[in-house]
Parts: sequence; structure tokens; C-alpha cells
Amino acid sequence: MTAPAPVVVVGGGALGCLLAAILSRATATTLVTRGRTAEVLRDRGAVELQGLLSGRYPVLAKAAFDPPPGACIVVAVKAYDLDLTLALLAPQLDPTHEVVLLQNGLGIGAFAMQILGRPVTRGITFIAAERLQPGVVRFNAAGKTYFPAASAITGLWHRAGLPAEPVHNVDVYEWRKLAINAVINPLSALLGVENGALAGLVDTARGLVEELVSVARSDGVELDADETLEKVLASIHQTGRNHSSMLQDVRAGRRTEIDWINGAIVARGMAHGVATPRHRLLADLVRFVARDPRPAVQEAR
Ligand code: KPL
Repeated sequence: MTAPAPVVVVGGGALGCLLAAILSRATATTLVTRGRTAEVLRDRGAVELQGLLSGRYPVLAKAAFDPPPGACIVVAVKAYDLDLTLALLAPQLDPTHEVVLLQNGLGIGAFAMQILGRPVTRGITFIAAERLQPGVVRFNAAGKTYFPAASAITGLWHRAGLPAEPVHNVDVYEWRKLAINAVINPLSALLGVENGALAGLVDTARGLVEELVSVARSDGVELDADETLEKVLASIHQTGRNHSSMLQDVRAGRRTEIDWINGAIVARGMAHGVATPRHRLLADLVRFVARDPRPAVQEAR
């Protein structure tokens, strides 16, 4: 049996730390990260997981990106950091590397290919995780990750015990995940609540899903509105204890992925002449709150 490809995870946030911890069980894995997370991991030599699969996982953290030949590069930074990150990675990449992108948002694969000038693997993950402290992550939901059928990375996920499925239509999964993020992320960020608290907002979710389904249709992707709404409501339930990544960003005073989620739906809708007033309103409100996150979040608590 051939040895599995080594993995380099880029980004020390919740998803990056979690994947570095779990993939280390399956293959030689390094985590490229800087700042406080890098210091903590160098001192402790391990990521701490709480919740699912709780425990301490030895992880090799590095500041420099110097991937071994044949490595699978799992880019786990936020969508808003993608342009700078990919520009930094580009000079070290060679044709033996597979670059895997797991960000929330619409059009991530095309954006990355444009920057790197080479093919990439777009993955869609339903993992829910939350960063508690640098190097400490709560693993809240072990959702599946979908990869293009042509990629060997599904095998690595399985080897590490993570659910994954190869699919022929990753675009459809990007829209499905987008529906979940476009409902849960802005509402949880604006209201300052964990995902499960949105369970009662069914009509609000339906309105957002209907707009998204119209934009997707104009873009050539057919989604069923009822089925998509069901998936959004199921995700609210399954990730009920999670604080969405957008709420975590707002609370930490970071940028948010709003331009890649609701903002991207508005932009794609405009290109096709499809009105998206609900997504536009949420995008405007999140941009407003993210400028000074504290008051709005505290009032809602
Ligand atoms: O992807 C997520 C996120 O927070 O970004 C969900 C699935 C909504 C979990 O919180």
C-alpha cells in the first residue's frame, strides 16, 4: 500500500486547528500558522479538542510554508484572508501539490484559480467548530465534507475517521452550504445567539432561501426551495450549540465573510437581474455591526 500524501493545513483558526489535529492521526501533517496560536502550539505541541473527539492531539506547527513534494495543502483560512494567503503560498507550490479550499462562500474555487493560475480542489465542509482559545477548539458537529470525485482527498478524510463523500457536482453543494451560511451566520451574528436559538425563525429562513434559490436557478443550479429550507433548519438543529463563525468574527472584532455569503448572493442576483432585498438587508446590517461589533451584540444577549 502506498503511504498517504502528507498534509499541510494552512490557518490556525477553529477549522485549521481541528483538521490538523485529526488528520495527524492519518498522515504526516503540519499546521502553518502565526501569532498567538503558533506560540501556544510550539509550547504545548498539541491542539486541545473539546466536545466531539475530545483530547490532546500532537500537532507540528510552523510559521513557514515549505510543503514536501506531493503534499495536499488544505487551506483553512477565512474567505476574507484568501487573496493574501494564496499570494503568499503561490511561490512554494509545484505541480505535485493538490490545493484544497474549504472556505464558506460562493465562487471560492474560481477566485483561488485566478490567483494561483492553476487548478484547485473545492471542498464543502459541514464541520462545525469553535475556537475557545488559541489552539483550543470545541468540535460541535462532525458534518460531512464533499470533495470532487477526481480528488484522492476523500480517502485521507476517511482514514482520519472524518465523514466525507466524493461528488460529481460540488457546485450544487456550494450553493447548499451557502443557503445554510446565508441564514445562520448573519442572523446569529446580528442577534448574538448560538445557532440553535434561530430555530423559531422559520419564515425568515424561508424568505432568504427563496431568494437564494432564484439566484441559483439563474446561475444554472436547480435547488428545491422546500428541501433547501429543510436542510437549513436541520443544520440549525445539528449545530445548535455552535456559535457561528460570523458571530465569532464579530465578537473578536475581525472582518466577516459577509461579502462571500449574503453579499455574494446580492452581487450574483444583480448580475442576473434577480432582486434579493432580504440578503441585501442582512449584508448591510452585518457590515454596520462589524464596524463596531460590541454594542449590537451586547444588547441582544
Ligand atoms: O459553517 C458554519 C459557520 O458557522 O460558518 C455553520 C455550519 C453555520 C456552523 O456554525
